[in-house]
Amino acid sequence: MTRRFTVTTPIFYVNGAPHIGHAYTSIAADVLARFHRLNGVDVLFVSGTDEHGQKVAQTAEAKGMDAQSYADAVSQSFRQMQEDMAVSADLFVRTTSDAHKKAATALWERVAENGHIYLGAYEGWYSTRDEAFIGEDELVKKPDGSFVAPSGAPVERVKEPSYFFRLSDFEDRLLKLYEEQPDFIGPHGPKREIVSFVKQGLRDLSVSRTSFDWGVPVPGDPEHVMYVWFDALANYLTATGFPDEQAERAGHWPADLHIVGKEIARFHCVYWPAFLMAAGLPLPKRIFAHGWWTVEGEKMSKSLGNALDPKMLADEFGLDALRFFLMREVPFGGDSNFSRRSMITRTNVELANDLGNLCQRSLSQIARNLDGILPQIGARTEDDAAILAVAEALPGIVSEHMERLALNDALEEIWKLIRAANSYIDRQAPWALKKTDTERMADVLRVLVDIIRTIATLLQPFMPTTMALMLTQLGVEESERDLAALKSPLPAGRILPKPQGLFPRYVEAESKDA
Ligand code: ME8
Repeated sequence: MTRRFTVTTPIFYVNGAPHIGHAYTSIAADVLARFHRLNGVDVLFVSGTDEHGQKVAQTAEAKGMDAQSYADAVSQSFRQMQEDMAVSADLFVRTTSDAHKKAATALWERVAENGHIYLGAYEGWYSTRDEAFIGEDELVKKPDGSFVAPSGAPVERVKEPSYFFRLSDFEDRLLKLYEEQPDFIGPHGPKREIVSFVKQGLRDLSVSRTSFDWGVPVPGDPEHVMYVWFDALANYLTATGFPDEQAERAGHWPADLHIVGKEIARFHCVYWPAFLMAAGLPLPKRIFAHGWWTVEGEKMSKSLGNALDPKMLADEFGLDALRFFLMREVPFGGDSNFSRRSMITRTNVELANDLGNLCQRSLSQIARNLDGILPQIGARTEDDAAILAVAEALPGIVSEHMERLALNDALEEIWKLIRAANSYIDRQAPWALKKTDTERMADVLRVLVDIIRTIATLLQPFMPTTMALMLTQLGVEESERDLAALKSPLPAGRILPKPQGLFPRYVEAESKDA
């Protein structure tokens, strides 16, 4: 049976415009989805928008809009952002859709039928910015004596009738889950925090609100709307057609991987598995909490006005240069800083010099000296065999890194081959062979085409647009671009199109003028 892979991003709140952080998560999930597709896996890649809750209701009100029209507009801007970033989500779930309301309602009913929900009253603190109930013991005192949430967000006192989920009953089962499935939460930092949070003891969780009505009504008690996180987490079930067991995508649950930012690890690693256990549903296989991007050393915020627009960056540097930078700059999981200096350096050194030049130097000689005709595989020297062996082993090594979600290690391995190929071309100097041994020159150029083909094939998930162009320049047909196709050599004699530079150097405005 074909292997399945279901990967999700968080569904994003529609209370503001998408920025580079949302693009980052979306691109990381996209790279994994595309890589699995290249490997012949049946992929379901899900993203979407989180449209209910107090934060969205208040933002819409402040803009003088009704919540639904506001959510429609902002949800569309998230879809557009993903399109602009070449994010190939198969499905975009909106929590205001009927399908989602049905799934959230069915989840609630199962949890309630199994006796895990009771009616009570919540009295305590709530942070609208975090959409989280904050325990008295979690409050942080500011120098002026006021209290905020651990994230620094303001809190307000809330007192209202509320349904509760018996989270306290799940402490032992959750700890057992983390122990028995060591990969359930990654990486280690967030995992340690989650385990220690659960070990400190869990309180029952308020799962409905009555002070506003922008949400999914609680079944049987429409005075209440579901707590926005109960509603939002259910989106992952909506995606697979829940509760319809015959739905086309039903076999895609449980998800293989939820990718989230570290600030929402608790909702995904504690509440979500507990809700699913309570409903008697299978648990996702893995939750990976990545780190946070700052911009030139500062946290992105509305008040600083420094949230980076991914579209503007893509327009300036090129979409694939941006995607590459985001995946390359930081080990997936860690925090990182977006600096223009670093973006420019990587674009010029790694893309324009290392990869762009390798391709250009090789292909321009085939165009010039071999009439653009792909030469046959020739007799191999030791030097040829050594570098071809590295290229042959690469797909396996990259696949292992991708399975571990070590996206930047995968890139580093590919770059090792790129650098080795640049040394190879310098050593073999085909431009000199042209005068002394044209047969050997053709052999060397063929080795280079085969190496660049491996590189471009493996880089497709990271840089889909430019790698498609590169593969076309190498004479690789569309049906020959997956990992399996690498095992079949390209037939000699194909006419290669005229090579074009794919990665222009970034020239800064000052020097452009000079
Ligand atoms: O939390 N660096 O939505 P949200 C890296 N609706 N990633 C960032 C980032 C940054 N500076 N800023 C945002 C929610 N992100 C809920 C999720 S899921 C059932 C509900 C990314 O709009 C990161 O993935 O606040 C983070 O977790 C997500 O956007 C938060 O998006």
